[in-house]
Amino acid sequence: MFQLMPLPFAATALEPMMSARTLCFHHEKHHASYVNKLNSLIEDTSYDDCTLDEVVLATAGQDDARDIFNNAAQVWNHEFFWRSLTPGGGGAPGGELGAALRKTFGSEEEFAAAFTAEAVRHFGSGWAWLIFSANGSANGLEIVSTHDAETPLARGAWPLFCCDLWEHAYYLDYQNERGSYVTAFLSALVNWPFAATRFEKARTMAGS
Ligand code: MN3
Repeated sequence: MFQLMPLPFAATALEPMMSARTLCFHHEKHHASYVNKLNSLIEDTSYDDCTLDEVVLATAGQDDARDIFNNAAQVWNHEFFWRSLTPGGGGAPGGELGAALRKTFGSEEEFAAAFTAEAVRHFGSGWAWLIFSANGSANGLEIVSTHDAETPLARGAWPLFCCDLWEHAYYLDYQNERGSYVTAFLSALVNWPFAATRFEKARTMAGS
């Protein structure tokens, strides 16, 4: 049985960029319903004893396990999204990740413009990601978006942070203005220290 991961901050901690109302609906209704559906789908199956990562990887691309994948991946993506947010976040990363970001995208501003464009251009529900991929650019950094529950994890990439592009993530605060939401995410919410720790681990694993 999987549990609903508690938010790593108070529901009011991201105001006014993300309201407590949005966070409570998102966490206690949307995220929780994926956890509950996943638990009911895997009860008495071979996935019962697996970790969440194992369920996502085992069911990715399997037509006969699509419902399990969708719910497991949405649980994974939401847990990762909460960790990708922090009160007083945003701005630009320092250290090795900051250097790699400037080398790949030119500047922090050009990175933000490219990430926002990818998120706004993405059609329908899904996720925008900054990932590390050993097969990617020279520094391994890439901006990608995925549809519905799809996750770069299932493609062998290593996510550094994600931004939820489903309307439930921003509609109460920004209505249809996805660009305004993504701008607020990048300027005040994104958890760069978390991304930097992920980046360090990815580079160690890739041996670069
Ligand atoms: Mn969501």
